Amino acid sequence: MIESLKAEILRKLTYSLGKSPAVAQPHDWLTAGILAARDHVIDVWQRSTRDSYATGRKRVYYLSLEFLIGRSLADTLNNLGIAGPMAQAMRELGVELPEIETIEPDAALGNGGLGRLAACYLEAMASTGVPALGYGIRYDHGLFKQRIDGGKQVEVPEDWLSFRNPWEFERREVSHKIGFGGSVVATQKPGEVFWEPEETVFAVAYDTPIIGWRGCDANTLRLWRARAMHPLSLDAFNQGDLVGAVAERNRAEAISKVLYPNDSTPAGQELRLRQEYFFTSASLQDLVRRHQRQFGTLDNLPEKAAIQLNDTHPALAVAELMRLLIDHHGLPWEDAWRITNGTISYTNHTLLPEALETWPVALMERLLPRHMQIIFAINARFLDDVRRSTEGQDIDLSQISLIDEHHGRRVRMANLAFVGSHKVNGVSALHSKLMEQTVFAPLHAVLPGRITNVTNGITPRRWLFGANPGLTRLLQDVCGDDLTDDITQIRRLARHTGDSGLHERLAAIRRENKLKLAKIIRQDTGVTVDPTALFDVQIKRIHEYKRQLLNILETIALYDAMRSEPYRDWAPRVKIFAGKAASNYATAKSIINLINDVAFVVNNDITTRDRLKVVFLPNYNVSAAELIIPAADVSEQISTAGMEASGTGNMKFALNGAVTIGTLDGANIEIGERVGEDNIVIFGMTAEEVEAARREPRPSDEVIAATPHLQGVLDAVAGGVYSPRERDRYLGLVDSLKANDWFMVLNDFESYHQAQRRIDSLWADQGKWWRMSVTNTAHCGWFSADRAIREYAERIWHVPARDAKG
Ligand code: 26Q
Repeated sequence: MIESLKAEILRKLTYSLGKSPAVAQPHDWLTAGILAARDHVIDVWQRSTRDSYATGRKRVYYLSLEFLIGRSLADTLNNLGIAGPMAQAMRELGVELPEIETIEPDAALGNGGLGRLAACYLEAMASTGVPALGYGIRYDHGLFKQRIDGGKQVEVPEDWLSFRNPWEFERREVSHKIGFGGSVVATQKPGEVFWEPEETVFAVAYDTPIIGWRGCDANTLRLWRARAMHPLSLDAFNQGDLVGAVAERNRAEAISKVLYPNDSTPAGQELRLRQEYFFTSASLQDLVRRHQRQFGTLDNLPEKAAIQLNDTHPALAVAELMRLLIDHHGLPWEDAWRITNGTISYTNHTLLPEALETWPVALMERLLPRHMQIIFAINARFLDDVRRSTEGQDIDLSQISLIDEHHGRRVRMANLAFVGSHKVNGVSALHSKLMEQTVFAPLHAVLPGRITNVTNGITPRRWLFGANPGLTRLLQDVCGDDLTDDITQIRRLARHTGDSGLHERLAAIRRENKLKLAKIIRQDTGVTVDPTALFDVQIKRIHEYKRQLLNILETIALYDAMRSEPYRDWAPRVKIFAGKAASNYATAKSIINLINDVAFVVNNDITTRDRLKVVFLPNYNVSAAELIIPAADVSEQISTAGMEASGTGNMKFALNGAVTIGTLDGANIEIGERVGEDNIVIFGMTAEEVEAARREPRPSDEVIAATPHLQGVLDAVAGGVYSPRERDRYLGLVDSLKANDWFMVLNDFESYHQAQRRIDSLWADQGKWWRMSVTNTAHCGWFSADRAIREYAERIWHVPARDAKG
């Protein structure tokens, strides 16, 4: 094995890269290693694809504008089961595999949770034998890189393709025409119309194989790149108009140029709508064509294809599939609707009203005139049906309409996706319940049974076996080698909860992970941290509802307390933050600035030197998460209750044995149910209490007066203690908290502070601490993406999935 791997690597180096070992740079070795690994994947991939064709099995199409993959080499080698031999082969060639693995750029084609979920699910579908294609956009530039300059976020363009992407295959022959604008014209046949777009761009396919666990199956991630029909206008060029000569090309290629770095409030820009339609149309044309070729009819599409919409970003799929079926394949409306509804389902990831996508009718009419007609027609039939079936009842049709008439006529993408789908799912039990009770209550009333829940999951291959090999070896030792094939076996660990020998081994593994992280912290921030201190971690996108502000304000209170009672035996802590703010989200950026300013003051104070450190790690991404999570003692999951749909970081931490401090929100609740209330630290208002407090807000003076320490903390921040060179830097931030505590930062402060003191005393008893840690790991196997995928497969897609170990 090792000899043949060596030969394969050398062949790639020589014949694919044209380099000899003597002059090869680390990056050449990386590429050669990837190409060698890729060959192994391709054998599986072609077999999987052939099989799924030959058997005519139902396939899943996962439509997502985001796939936050991260690096692929280590994950691929692990899944193929050749990580050890490959490392040995490289070593014998004079190359350290772990070192070159870290120079692989992250594929950061996503913002956060939603994009990472898509990546986990692709891998889990390959691991559970569900034939699937992920469809998305091949952005030239993924999520921006974050630098911290003078405490502030600076965005730097990301350029993951600059050394090419050795994982992908360009498929020039797989390309579809995507139209925009123009008009809808009548054809010869009465009643029949056709869309004549004014502008057409090509969508060209780029395929990446996604290998499953043990290399049993591989699925495809197919990403679309936009190309112009006419890359150069020679007329314009000959007249000296150099800009005009490439104008069409630039306009077309802008579509796949860059990922929108927004993860809540929709951008609302025309380019974003063009991105949404571009990849939705390309994907649907692609799958409809494949189906037609394979089966010769589209009647059985729902039996052979399941289309999952990752949020509303591909919601135009409802109108596009109707258009293809009716205008291109001549189906009657009723048949087209049965097929569309039977094939499509939709996952919702947010309840925040301002985060729900809507598009102005006028824009949609200009860009996609035929789709707008179809949406109006779907709406008219839907409202008619409801009117008829609810006669006599008092139903407010304006609420369920696909068109919002209150804000200048807009298309409600969530309503379009809901009505066009046979199933609509939330991503945690609480979230799905709130969907029924709040945003989707009117639709739920007329379409009961459509909403269902599939609590999110994470792939244990990347987030446990890959990220935490030390813990994995121990777990295999205790739970048996079949753990890696069947993560539910992890619960065998629970028999050893009180085993002090086990605790010691766990503590040693954690310490190693913390040392590795400490080294990076020092490299990236210059701060030295003590690996025996409690590592308290909050890593995620920066958002008011995620409440990094609550965390940093409480950190200030702790800092104050340490200084006023220097002789107490404070447990040393390292407060670790990381995360990006959307470039146009001023408050989030201000919170990053505050964390860095507080870090500067705290880390330079010799009186708290051995007890408290505050760290903001720049450029949080998937690879950073893989390093940080295994080193965490405490996992901060402190969103305002009712606002975090699920969270998936929470699952990764708990599986790796961190103790959660969190609110009763999203999947935290389900983690608590599994690990038991003694093994999670819950604080704060419930979702219902938040709702009530918003209806009748308490005056903030009253809240502050009733909360020890809070006044002092707010005064210090507002008065410039942490920003001495710009004293009013945080005046606005503090004032707006006081004016309207929408996210319950002030209201939950005391409860959070008390919860942190509970953490202190739990940490003081290390025996107890490790019992909690073991219990978390033992009971979080359920949060595996394999479990989630099996639920989708059984209840939504109606496709068979392989059992664990099957
Ligand atoms: C929409 C329109 C225009 C531009 C951008 C967007 C946009 C992009 C990304 C809106 C939202 C997102 C991402 C949302 C997201 O990541 N939601 C998270 O999804 C996770 C997976 O289900 C959950 O665990 C998190 O709770 C949820 O916040």
